Amino acid sequence: MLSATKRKADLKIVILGDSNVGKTSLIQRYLQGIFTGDQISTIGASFFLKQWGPYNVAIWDTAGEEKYSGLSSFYCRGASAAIIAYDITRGGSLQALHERHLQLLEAAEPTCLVVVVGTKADLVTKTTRQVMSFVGEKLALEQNEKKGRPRNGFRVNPFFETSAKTGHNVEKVFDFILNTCLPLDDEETARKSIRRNSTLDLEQKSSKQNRKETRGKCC
Ligand SMILES: Nc1nc2c(ncn2[C@@H]2O[C@H](COP(=O)(O)OP(=O)(O)OP(=O)(O)O)[C@@H](O)[C@H]2O)c(=O)[nH]1
Ligand SMILES: [Mg+2]
Repeated sequence: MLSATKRKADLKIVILGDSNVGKTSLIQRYLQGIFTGDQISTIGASFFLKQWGPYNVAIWDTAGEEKYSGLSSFYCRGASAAIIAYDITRGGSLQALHERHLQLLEAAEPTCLVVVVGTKADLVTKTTRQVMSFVGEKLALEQNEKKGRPRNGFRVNPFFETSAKTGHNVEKVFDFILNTCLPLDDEETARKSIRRNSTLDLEQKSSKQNRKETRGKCC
């Protein structure tokens, strides 16, 4: 697959996390702007290539099942950015990160950017939330400090709660990584924004609609 690009990728991003947290769905939402809801469990790993300005970005989607942990360590090699994903509505998926996935980051680049992502935000209510936001945020800052990235070095914290179903925050995750690791100059940014495939954030759209509706009722 890489041979098709004829040159090494300029940036390697790897995504890690327990099975079923929604890693593949997150990537599919970002790259294709869709959520099918019938994703099958990844076997081994999948590879995707994205163009970012003049750069080639490789995204490695790993399989979350425990039997693939050894393989995932292999796919982490040389990664300059890692997305560490857990399901906000399943505390066990955060535990799995501590037990199996965080140690895999040792195989990534010594200064690897670590972005923590809580998934399935569309399913979160007061009763279904099992992982509080501050826990994810703390984890993100700690992991980056381990990689020599101080907490005051970020414009925004490397932590996002996302929904592949609605698109909420999905683009922000990847934009954050790409803008941090491969900042574009003004001309490249302008060119990119013309070509950009817009991903619809249904959550934002519906909250805008709600606001309009509420405003309508008030006035
Ligand atoms: N409601 C909701 N469901 C989601 C979301 N993301 C993923 N899912 C569902 O969760 C299940 C698992 O999603 P995957 O993307 O296959 O999870 P994965 O982390 O890639 O799993 P492995 O490949 O086994 O490691 C699927 O049924 C998805 O439809 C989300 O944001 N919201
Ligand atoms: Mg998968």
